[in-house]
Amino acid sequence: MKKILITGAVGQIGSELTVALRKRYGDEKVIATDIRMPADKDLRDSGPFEFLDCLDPNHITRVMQIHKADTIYHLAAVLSAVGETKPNQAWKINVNGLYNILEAARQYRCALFFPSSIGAFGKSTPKDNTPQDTIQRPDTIYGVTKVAGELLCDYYHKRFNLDTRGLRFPGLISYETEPGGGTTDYAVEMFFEAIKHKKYTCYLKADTSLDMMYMPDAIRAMIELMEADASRLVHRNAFNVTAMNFTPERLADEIRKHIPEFVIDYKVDATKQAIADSWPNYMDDSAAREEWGWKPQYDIESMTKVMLDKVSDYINRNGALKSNLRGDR
Ligand code: AKB
Repeated sequence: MKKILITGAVGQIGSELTVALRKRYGDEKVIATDIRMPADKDLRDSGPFEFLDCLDPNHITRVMQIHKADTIYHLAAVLSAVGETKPNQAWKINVNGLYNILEAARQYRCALFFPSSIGAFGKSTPKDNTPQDTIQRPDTIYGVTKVAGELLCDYYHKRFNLDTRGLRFPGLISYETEPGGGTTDYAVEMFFEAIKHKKYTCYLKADTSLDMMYMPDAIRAMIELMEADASRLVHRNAFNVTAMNFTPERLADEIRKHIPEFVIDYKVDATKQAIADSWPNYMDDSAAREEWGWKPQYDIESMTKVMLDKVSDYINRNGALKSNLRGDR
């Protein structure tokens, strides 16, 4: 019977993944862990929660001994923009943290999910229709840690026959938990500011094209990959997955269909712009489609409609999005 442990469960992906996995496998079967207590009552009270610092191998062993998980979703990580301000922390958490979790997975024979990113590509990678297997020479610390993570997961599969699987996520769009410290976070901010102030100042240039995905598609992608028939997986770790690609200008146009008075202006953040410029315009995700049946459900039109409704509800309940640089995925 499945028993799942999630690291970084309080972050942007983890908070929604925990709820989805509890619905699918049962509340008691999913152990949420983080270095912070969940603020959200549903997340905190719906099943087991443990404090877990991925930098402490003894701590990981103790939690594994208690809960005897057979699957780990390792989401604790530092994102791209905050990584550039704290490279040392990005390396420690993204690489040493993953290494500790891989070692625990090896010892306890767990399957492991690892989230890579479009950040694993760099300036010399083909920008359009970026292939699954291609040049990866990122020049951000985030990208360096993601390439190292992809390779480590491949190594543990080949060397120890560990069931490691992973996705290269694009920017993820959600409203329940704030993103923290990413370059693609502008898309989430734009929805909140459009509803609150009908105005948004974007830190990326108007024509910066990036891949994006609405969170329910991302959650489904993770679960479907982990449940996929292993014999069909050629790539295993680091599948390109995308659902849509757009520029800030295109997203603003889409929002304007619903809020005609919405205006956007631009004050470019040089660090974030340089990161975005080194990432693909759009990826080829045909390997994911062929090997385990990946198919997104939301495009920019349907995602925008749902986001505007959900963000309005969220603001009525909780107030505006407070920008932070928390940094957990
Ligand atoms: C970031 O912007 O750092 C992340 C990512 C694309 O990995 N959202």
